[in-house]
Amino acid sequence: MTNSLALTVLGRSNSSNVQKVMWLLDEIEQPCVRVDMGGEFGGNKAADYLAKNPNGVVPTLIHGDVVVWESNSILRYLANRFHAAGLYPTDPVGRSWVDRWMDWQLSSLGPANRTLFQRIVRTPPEQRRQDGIDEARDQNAELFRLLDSYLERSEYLGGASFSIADIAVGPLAYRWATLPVERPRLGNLERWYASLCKREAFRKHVIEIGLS
Ligand SMILES: N[C@@H](CCC(=O)N[C@@H](CS)C(=O)NCC(=O)O)C(=O)O
Repeated sequence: MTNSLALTVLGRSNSSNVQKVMWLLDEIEQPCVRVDMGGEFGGNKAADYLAKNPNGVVPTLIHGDVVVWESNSILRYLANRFHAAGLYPTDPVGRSWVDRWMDWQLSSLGPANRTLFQRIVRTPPEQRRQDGIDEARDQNAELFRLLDSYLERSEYLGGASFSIADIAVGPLAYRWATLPVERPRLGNLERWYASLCKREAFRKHVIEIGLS
């Protein structure tokens, strides 16, 4: 039985892409072993890691003899494999909303959010440049404003119920809510974010890890 095989996640707990996977595994109550990899732990450029994930980035999921990389693809694999249709709708329209916000996270929000994060958290205070931080903050504000206006008419990213799209965007929303920058008031975004904060798995794998 494929579903009874052990699940292993390779990746450090402070990576937003690893956090998504750990959060979903918790939501679907699938135990897993997480092995620190990447960042200060290294190992992600070693030959045995590259044989599993040629990109040399984290996370990588191992499920029996199945290996999956790309965090959003891992979310889709897990939702499909463990029949979590509530988290990944099977009807084409519902699924397309979930897919498009996941793609948006990967292509639009992810790069802008990473730039802001790196210019603050991963840059020593004496090397930080305010103009670079302000530029990245403005890009994030514009993207979160777009999300806010969508959330005016939708409870969650995929529609009326929580889905893997919320999981893909959630760790970046945490960074946006927490980084020391000025943010516009976005009421719909705040309402959605507050609903994530009520979820134990989000608190455990994202909030309690903090920014590092
Ligand atoms: N698109 C990839 C991006 C993965 C990625 O960039 N991971 C970062 C951490 S968030 C990484 O591995 N950085 C190198 C490191 O941690 O050493 C995914 O979603 O899985």
